[in-house]
Amino acid sequence: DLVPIPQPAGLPLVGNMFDIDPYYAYGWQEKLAAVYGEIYSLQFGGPRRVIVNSFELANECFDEKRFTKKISEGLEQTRNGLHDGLFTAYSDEPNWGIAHRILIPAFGPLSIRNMFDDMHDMATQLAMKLARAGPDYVMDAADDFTRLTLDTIALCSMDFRFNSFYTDKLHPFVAAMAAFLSESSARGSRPAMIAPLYRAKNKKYFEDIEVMRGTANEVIQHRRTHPSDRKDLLNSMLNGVDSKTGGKLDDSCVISNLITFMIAGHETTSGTLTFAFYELLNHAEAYEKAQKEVDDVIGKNPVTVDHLSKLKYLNAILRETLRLHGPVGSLPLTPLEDTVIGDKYAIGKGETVMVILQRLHEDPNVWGDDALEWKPERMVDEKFNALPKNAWRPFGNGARACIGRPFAWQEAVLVLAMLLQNFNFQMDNPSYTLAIKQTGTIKPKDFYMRASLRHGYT
Ligand code: MNH
Repeated sequence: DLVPIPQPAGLPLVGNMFDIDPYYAYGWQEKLAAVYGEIYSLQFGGPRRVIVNSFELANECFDEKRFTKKISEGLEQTRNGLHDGLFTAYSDEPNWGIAHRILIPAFGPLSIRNMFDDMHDMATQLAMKLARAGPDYVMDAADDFTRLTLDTIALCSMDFRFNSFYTDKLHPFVAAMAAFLSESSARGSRPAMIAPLYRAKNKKYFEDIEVMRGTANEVIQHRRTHPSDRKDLLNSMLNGVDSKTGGKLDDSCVISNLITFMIAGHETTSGTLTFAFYELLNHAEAYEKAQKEVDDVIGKNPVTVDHLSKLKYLNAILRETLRLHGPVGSLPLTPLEDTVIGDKYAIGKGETVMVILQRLHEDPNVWGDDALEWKPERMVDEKFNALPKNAWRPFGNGARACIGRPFAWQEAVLVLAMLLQNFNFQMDNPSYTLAIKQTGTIKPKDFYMRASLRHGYT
């Protein structure tokens, strides 16, 4: 028998606008889940959106025969800047298929392996900074990791050096990107009738888009006038020919994808690294175990690409960190036909369904009563490989899953290894309690650490 999907009462015209904080999805998603449980819906003066919280229901929504990625209201807004780039394209938009096929090999294991030296160069810049600054330096973890991951993705993808560790003021592109992201998602839940009232915000929003697209265009034109035979993402996109259609990517699409990589490629990985350190510094045993693994596998030698897959416990640490603190909050989906999930909730073709990853990843039916505890032991290879399909989805699902996963993984393990090898870390404020800062993705807010060298830098 069908059961209606519950929805908070809301107000006429603006619907549930006052039930949520458009700049803090992390918070309202947690609160409303506590009230409504596995499923509920919201409305902002338009069609309703269905919010899914449990493994059982999410598992059905991840079936690609029944559901596909939805360009949600928030992503529709993100398209103002990212157009038909990989992340925001409709699945049936020609440039999604062309870019996907051209870029799959460019993000493949061999290509990512070839990026190791550039990643190592950047990780060394962070290590050198910490070594020079010494234990009195109060490291704003999210800030330094963001400098690191931004510089890494820019160097690896388009041979561009932001040199973030050598400047106090970050490149205007960086601020534009952060503001663009958070405003796009806020615009997505703003009722259409009041949107024009936000004049100053709207003006700044389109200026930020200009900054991003202008900077990316300069990089492309620079590559044209200074050709190189680097096997990077930019060259793949400028020169690649689609095996299926024979098509190429036009400049506008290359711009969209370059910005997509900058956005998708740095906030996520820096958030993951910051949360990993937050958890390590709150779990002394895990910290010691991780450091010992690094010492056993690498010793005082330089970290090489072949070390990374041998760091089993570090891999488990990252998996468990992404379970509890995955930087991407939700996956937007839609049924291909009218359907029923959980044998009782009807969802119409084309309706937006948001699977909340935070809730999926703490479902006690999968993770047990200690679901909220951070325990890397549950993510060692044997246990990780035995998890139910779809229980752990921090990188998304199916054809529209993260194309940058091997890139992010190689970078995160390398950085974790190099830092644990060379430094002892401490929290600056041992009584720190976790608070979340949300831009597009989530990060620990005001989390500071100190680093002291363990031995001479290697
Ligand atoms: Mn990534 C899609 C998470 C790192 C580039 N990424 C996704 C999705 C998730 C995700 C979730 C699916 C979103 C959706 O369904 O709407 N990404 C991550 C996480 C990390 C990450 C948790 C790091 C940790 N991503 C990266 C990196 C890059 C990247 C690094 C690029 C270098 N991600 C993408 C792109 C897509 C994507 C591009 C869109 C793929 C597609 O739809 O074809």
